[in-house]
Amino acid sequence: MSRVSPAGEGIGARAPRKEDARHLRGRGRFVGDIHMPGLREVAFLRSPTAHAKISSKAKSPDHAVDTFFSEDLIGVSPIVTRSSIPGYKVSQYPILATDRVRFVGEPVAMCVAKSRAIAEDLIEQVEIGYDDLPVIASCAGGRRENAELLHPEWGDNLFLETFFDSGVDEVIAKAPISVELEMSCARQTMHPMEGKGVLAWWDDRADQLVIHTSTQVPHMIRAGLAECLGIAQAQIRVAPPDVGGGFGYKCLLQPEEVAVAWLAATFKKPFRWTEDRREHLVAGANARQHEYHVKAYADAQGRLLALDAEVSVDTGAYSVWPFTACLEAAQAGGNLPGPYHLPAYRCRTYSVATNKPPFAPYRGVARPGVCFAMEQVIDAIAQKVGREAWEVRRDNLVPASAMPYTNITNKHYDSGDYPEALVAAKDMIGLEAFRAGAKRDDRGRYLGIGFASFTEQSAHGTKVFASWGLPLVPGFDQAHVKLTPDGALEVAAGIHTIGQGLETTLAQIAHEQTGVPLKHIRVTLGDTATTPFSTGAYASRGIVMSGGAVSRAAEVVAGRIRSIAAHLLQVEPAAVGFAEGRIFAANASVTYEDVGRAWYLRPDQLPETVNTAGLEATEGYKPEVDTGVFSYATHAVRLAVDPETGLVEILDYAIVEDCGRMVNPMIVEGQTYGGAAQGIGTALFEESPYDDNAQPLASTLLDYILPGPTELPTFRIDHRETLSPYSAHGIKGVGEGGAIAPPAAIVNAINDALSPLNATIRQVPASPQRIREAIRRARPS
Ligand code: MCN
Ligand code: SMO
Repeated sequence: MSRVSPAGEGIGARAPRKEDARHLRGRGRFVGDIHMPGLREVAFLRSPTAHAKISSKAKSPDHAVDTFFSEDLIGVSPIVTRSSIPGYKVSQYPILATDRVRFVGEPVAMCVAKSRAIAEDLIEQVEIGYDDLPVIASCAGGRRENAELLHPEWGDNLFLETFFDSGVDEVIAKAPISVELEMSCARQTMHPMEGKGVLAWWDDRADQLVIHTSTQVPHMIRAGLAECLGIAQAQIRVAPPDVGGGFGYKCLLQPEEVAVAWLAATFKKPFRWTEDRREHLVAGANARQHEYHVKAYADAQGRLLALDAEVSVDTGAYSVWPFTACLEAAQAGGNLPGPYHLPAYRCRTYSVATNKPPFAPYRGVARPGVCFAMEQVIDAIAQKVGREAWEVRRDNLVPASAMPYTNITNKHYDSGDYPEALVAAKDMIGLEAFRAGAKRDDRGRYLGIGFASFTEQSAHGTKVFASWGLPLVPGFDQAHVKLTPDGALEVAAGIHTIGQGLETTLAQIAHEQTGVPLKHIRVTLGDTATTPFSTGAYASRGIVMSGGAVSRAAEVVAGRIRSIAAHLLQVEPAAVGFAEGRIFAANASVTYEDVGRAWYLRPDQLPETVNTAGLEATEGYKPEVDTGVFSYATHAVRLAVDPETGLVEILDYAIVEDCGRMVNPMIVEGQTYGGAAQGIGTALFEESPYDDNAQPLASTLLDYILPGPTELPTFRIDHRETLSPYSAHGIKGVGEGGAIAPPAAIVNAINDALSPLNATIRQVPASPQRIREAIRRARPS
């Protein structure tokens, strides 16, 4: 495929983001911005206890008609997420609790009123009686013999247990060295700037339920709502407005979403619920809480021979729709070997049901956890064999000469030079000079450098999702492209824009194919009534999948533009080219408007050879392989640890990343910085602790610390551009990568810094308390 605009506005250009024009002027339109006559606001009464039988429910007699219990939601089914993985146990996630509650924050009743404040006052008047049950507050508690059962019909508290063994016993018996590590990551909440929100109304004219919901997956939400409400999909229109971040949280069908949709479908009036920050902190879906027990075996140089691992994930009370409660643990098992050549592998995973909010994918999905675990293993091996950690890492990384490379868990790495990125990151962070310098700074702080390398699978195919037991989540996309009669281009795709820049980058791809100037390209996303089907924006799939579909549809339209322009210019179509916003053949040119006018207004004057399908096309796309395309990166961090206070200061942060062909390098950088900022939150600050009764202890942003500008370093980034052999234009995804490495790189750097004290930390967040505790533990008493 020839490139029509190497610099300009096409693929590879640092084009300013189209969406910023409205966002920077405060003209975005989010769920909370929508005004509608007669709009009623919804508040939820949430369970104050983690596990109980409901003994009584009573409405205030004055407000009975504005108060709803599960018994009132006639015709509504609970959220049931199926999976074809053998042994997976299904949960019934009620829209409003029926006879039991299973986590603090679970919706029990809802009230409607003309304002949220009044609806919250009505909630105060509802009386619910609870008979408390024993509480499962941890993986260990859930797996204990004779533990209380969350879902009594299951017989245990495991959504799923998986086991993989390539045959490790023989290798283990002969391995010269071994290390054994226990590691864990805290439970987290996700904090998109805009919380979840949903507004539903009944369109009498269209005889249709219309939902404006803050979601990453509008077409899937339609399918989920249809199932829960018993309404045909064609009678539901999901039209998401602007979405102020999603990060995985907004991939889920939430009970509140179903409840509000039911209100609108039942009363034929508009209703809205907007999640407040406290609801997000204590009742929204959670992420990240993994526990690892890993034994690793290597030769005397530190080359990996085998891994023997156990992973437990505290997945909360119910399976989320559509990804189930098991995505994290199953993915962790599959991804733990990371970017390395690993000859033998055994792994057991447990997805444990506990009395906490359900578990959702969050930027990186399992990989921040596995990278955190695997990269500590590499450092521990390096320490054992007495070599620099980066050298041991380099010797274990899959080399460029082995690409494409299929690893032990059947991940097919398509292209790239992993060791080169590592060495470049090592040079950027200045390891040699650092090793030659002082181990402490003039304030007595210990200094260290840490590395983390990873791969980021993106654009997973249908077979990958099917292998995770998720038949509802196919891996392909469609897009529609149309030249208007006055020569502009309209692009429509079912994926949604959640902040990641797709309105700009899809336009850049359309420009690349058609030459239509970026300012004349309009991109419409997400509305199920006006866009072709897409499963949505998650798993770093947007730019590969929707981008591929836009590329194809635009290529078809470009061909038709060429043939009409060729007729107008009296040349062969092959002689026609696009440049500077016009269509050229030798020295003559026509405009896109000339072409539009010729087709729409005077088709009778066009020759038979012009394709009668018109100046528009819908095309579908999936990459050539179903196994996804793999981006990769190495993060390197230099930091200081104060042994008195336990405070960490990041002094330098270097990233070498490769996401194939970059559509917009500026956006790739923004994606990487944003992800890395969240990764630093995971590494140093963010934690949703629960007490033994599974009561949440962080219910405000004073208890739950999000990093702000003062906590974040200036990231330095260097790009590589190894094309994928399997995707259109060689593009790979990048949306999650930034968040994957920081916990690993930072903990490795802290442990490097604290090595003179013999102290190690194996938990994130590496809070001041935990660091001081690690130092105390290491000190001989
Ligand atoms: N891009 C590019 N060239 C590439 C790869 C990506 O220019 N080779 C740009 C594109 O503009 C693309 C963006 O980077 O839109 C991210 O690309 P991609 O990896 O395809 O991710 P998706 O479009 O599928 O978006 C979802 C992804 C995920 S899974 C999470 S989680 C996440 C993320 O994007 N959530 C985000 N980035 C986010 N960014 C913002 N601002 N808000 C979120 O909620
Ligand atoms: S967690 Mo991203 O929405 O896959």
